[in-house]
Amino acid sequence: MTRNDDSSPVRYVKTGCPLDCWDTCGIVAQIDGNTVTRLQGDKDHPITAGFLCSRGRRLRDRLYSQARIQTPLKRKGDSWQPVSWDQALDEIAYHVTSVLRSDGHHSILHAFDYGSGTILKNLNQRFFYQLGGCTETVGSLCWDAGITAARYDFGQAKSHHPEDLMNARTVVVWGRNVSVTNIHMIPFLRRAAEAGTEIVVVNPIANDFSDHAAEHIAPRPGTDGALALGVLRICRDNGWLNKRFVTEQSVGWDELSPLLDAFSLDFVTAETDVSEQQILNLARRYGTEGPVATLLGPGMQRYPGGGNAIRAIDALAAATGNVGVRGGGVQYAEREVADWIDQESIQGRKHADVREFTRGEQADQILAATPPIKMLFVTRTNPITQVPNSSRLREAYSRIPVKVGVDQFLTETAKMMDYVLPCTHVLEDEDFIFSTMWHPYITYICPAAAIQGDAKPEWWIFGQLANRLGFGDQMNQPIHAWMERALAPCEPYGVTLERLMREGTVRLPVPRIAWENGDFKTSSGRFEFASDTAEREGRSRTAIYIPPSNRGRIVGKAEPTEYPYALLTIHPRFSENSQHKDLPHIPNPPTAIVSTKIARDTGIKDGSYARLWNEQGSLVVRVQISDRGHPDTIVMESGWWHNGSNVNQLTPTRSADLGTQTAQYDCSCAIAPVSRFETVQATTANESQENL
Ligand SMILES: Nc1nc2c(c(=O)[nH]1)N[C@H]1C(S)=C(S)[C@@H](COP(=O)(O)OP(=O)(O)OC[C@H]3O[C@@H](n4cnc5c(=O)[nH]c(N)nc54)[C@H](O)[C@@H]3O)O[C@H]1N2
Ligand SMILES: Nc1nc2c(c(=O)[nH]1)N[C@H]1C(S)=C(S)[C@@H](COP(=O)(O)OP(=O)(O)OC[C@H]3O[C@@H](n4cnc5c(=O)[nH]c(N)nc54)[C@H](O)[C@@H]3O)O[C@H]1N2
Ligand code: SF4
Ligand SMILES: [Mo]
Repeated sequence: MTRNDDSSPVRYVKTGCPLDCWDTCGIVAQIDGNTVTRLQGDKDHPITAGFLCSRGRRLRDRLYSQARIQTPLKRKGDSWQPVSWDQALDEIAYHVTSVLRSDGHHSILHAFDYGSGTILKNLNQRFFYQLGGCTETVGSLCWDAGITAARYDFGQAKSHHPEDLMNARTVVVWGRNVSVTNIHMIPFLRRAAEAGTEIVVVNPIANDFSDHAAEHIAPRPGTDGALALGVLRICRDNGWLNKRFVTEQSVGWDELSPLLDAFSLDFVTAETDVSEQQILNLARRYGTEGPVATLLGPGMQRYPGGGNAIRAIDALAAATGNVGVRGGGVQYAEREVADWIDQESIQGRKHADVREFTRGEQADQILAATPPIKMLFVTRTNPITQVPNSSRLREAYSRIPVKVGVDQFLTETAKMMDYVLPCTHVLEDEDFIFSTMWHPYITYICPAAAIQGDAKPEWWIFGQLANRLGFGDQMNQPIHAWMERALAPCEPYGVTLERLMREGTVRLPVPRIAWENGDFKTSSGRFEFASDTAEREGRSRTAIYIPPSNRGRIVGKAEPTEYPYALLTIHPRFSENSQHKDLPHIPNPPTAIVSTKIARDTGIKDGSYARLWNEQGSLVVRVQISDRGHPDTIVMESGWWHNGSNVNQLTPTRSADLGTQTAQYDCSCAIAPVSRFETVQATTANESQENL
């Protein structure tokens, strides 16, 4: 715990940002008297080095927000009645017991996600496992196709230490929106660029970062797999493969190689809309101008062929000798961090009987369930806003007789509940954060603020419920004991709770260069261009190309469709998914960025209103014309528009090809001008939502 002199009126507490983000920043909270007056970046954090993004700084606004739930709430008709914790917990325990008796534990659904990435939150799951099991949400709205791709190819998704970018000759930022979603990568990229590294961006949408890159390649959304396989074919045909890697450190090249023949330059240019010159340039960079570091983002895997696109890029980097070397690597995520933390000891799932519903398809699964879902618990997620085909989920949740939400705010999901239990905010909690998607550091969460209202830590809430249900002994331990259990695997390497509390941020024993010793975690122990594991799991042995469903305008491939445009609903710059809808200037109606070509085709004008629709739903939007994207693509931010204007009313629940991943970026739509009357209606509906 790093505090300065407690007797001075101003003191500083080091803590961390728990938002589901690549960066997991170190925070220094300034406290005047009893009030947190300011949040700043922790200069001592080796990666995030003293800078917080606006989402992190706004954690303070959320802490003291008027809209925070202060006491447990119970639904009474259309309104809420504040109730005591005893009443809320007694009644909820009563409902749990009744459902267990009448329908069994599978009739209780626990829907959770990673809205806060600290270790003690795993005690939520423990509660349901100790109950004997439940139905729980699994799979991912986020990154699982790519994680699975990396597992097939390397055995695990691993990244290099960020400082290793200095050793790259080229960095390809492939589908990661670094200047918006992974802001602390920018200083590393800038330093590398100043030292002569070339930065290439592969992204259908131009952004402030791609403006400064040496080259921006803008494929049609969902076609990266064809691009990577085409580039790999050129490398092969020009003799630019790394023979030593292919023969000594990999298996399966002979299976993949013949498949590349289908990816001629003509085919790839037509399929991806990338020029021949750019395709050849990319091949030259991977094949002859290494080391190339490839930074992948999960955006490109939210497609029907998304996992295979990642496999194709893995294969390209590996075959050209850009894996296991300084300045190289295909860096999708850092999963080794999770290996060093014993989450199982906290969750204790082992003997529980769990029925699994996927996060993306839970609506249909709830509606068809036998035994039926009779009770719902929602923790750390706002699925009514974030899950594809959100209207369907609203319908499914509305059929569940008893619903309990744990949150700090009355989100769209919380508003559907029968009981809402207010949990503490990270600045009030003690915990540690290990959810980095990228770098190998964990950070101690030190309480900085007095708890607002009658909010309680989630471990307390579920511990109290367990007491009422007769297994309190399984849930109630001192929190340091839980934290020590979780850190046990890295204790022999000097990473102890005592050290974490003293230093604030500690590095886990993760190597700087992934796979430098060639010790791949696959079943063959080598990089796998063809994977037995993939075959066993019913997937293609090698990377293949699966096109996106939006093919309307590829001449000669399909008739023009009713929904000719691709709708990309990417992560918002100023909000963490749906969490920062307290921002003062959220455009209403929502903004859709549309190309000149689409505007010309449809007759819509810059600044005017338009209707955006597909077979699933419809939104009124304000049009912003910009040619920074692929010409047949409409871009909107996801997350912060609700009620009638939530983008996920339009996104499909279809799955990506690998793992359990939603393909919500594979969304087709049409757009047309609308009357002023329709616009006023939509805007009013939007304004009537409660402002958080
Ligand atoms: N500001 C902010 N930062 C965040 C979040 C947030 O909500 N707001 N959320 C956090 C979370 S949960 C996550 S998972 C990460 C996500 O981090 P990112 O992956 O960086 O962001 P996304 O918005 O998911 O991905 C969209 C990026 O992929 C590009 N893209 C879309 N389709 C394709 C394609 O077919 N090919 C290629 N090459 N690129 C494509 C988009 O143009 C966009 O730049 O960000 C984290 N950081
Ligand atoms: N169209 C579209 N949809 C998307 C995406 C996209 O790019 N486009 N991205 C997807 C991705 S990558 C992700 S990760 C998901 C994110 O989906 P969610 O995780 O559901 O999104 P958040 O908006 O971050 O919601 C987190 C909720 O947890 C609450 N919360 C915060 N801290 C705590 C806590 O300590 N305890 C509890 N109980 N609650 C807490 C917050 O108030 C908030 O309501 O969305 C997915 N949905
Ligand atoms: S949201 Fe991400 S970048 Fe922003 S403060 Fe939190 S961890 Fe840092
Ligand atoms: Mo995510």
